[in-house]
Amino acid sequence: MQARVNGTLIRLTVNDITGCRVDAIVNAANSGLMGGGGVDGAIHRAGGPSILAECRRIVAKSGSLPAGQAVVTGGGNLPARWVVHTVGPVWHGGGRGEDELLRDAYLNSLRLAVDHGARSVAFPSISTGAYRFPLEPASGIALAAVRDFPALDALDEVVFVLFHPGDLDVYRQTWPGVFPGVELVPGTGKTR
Ligand code: AR6
Repeated sequence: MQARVNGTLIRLTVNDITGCRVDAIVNAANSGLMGGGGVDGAIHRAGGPSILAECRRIVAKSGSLPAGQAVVTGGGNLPARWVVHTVGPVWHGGGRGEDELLRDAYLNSLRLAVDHGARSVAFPSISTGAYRFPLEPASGIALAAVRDFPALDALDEVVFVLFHPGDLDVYRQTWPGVFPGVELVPGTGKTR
């Protein structure tokens, strides 16, 4: 499914993000940046050891990455040129600033991608796996962050790469509340 928001194509798709042919894919990492399970593990496996080596250098220099922040490495063997590593919040019930931290993770990732010259960015559903953020509010925060990103016109395409068809259904249900009057239509866009 996809929709055009001003000049930017926003797409919702079910796929493995490691195969995504965009300029930058976003990794739902942890603060240590040493890899892990879920999408993080998949990105390091597919991208090869150069990504971990760069992550190690970043942590050695700047320390661990707080939730809501983002850093960039190269894409190693991935089709994407860059990986933006961000850390979503662990869900503790919603009273520990989780919503704001998740929004920051999306906005800081977009900012960093644009600063590197990316014109297309793909996101997984940050924090909704091991970190247990409920998918329905998380999908609204993800879509609203893209809607509100001040430099959205610098991007040709933003892709939400969901891993399960049911997750795509939740994003589709959330869509009209975030983009009223903007219809999602079937479409494959230019990336897989
Ligand atoms: N492509 C796209 N989405 C994927 C892929 C993939 N290849 N694999 C999993 N997902 P999670 P989190 C989906 O747990 O909740 C890691 O161990 C998955 O189905 O990867 O932010 C890190 O190192 C879910 O919908 O990330 C951290 O320790 C979504 O990606 C911790 O997990 C996010 O699930 C971060 O937890």
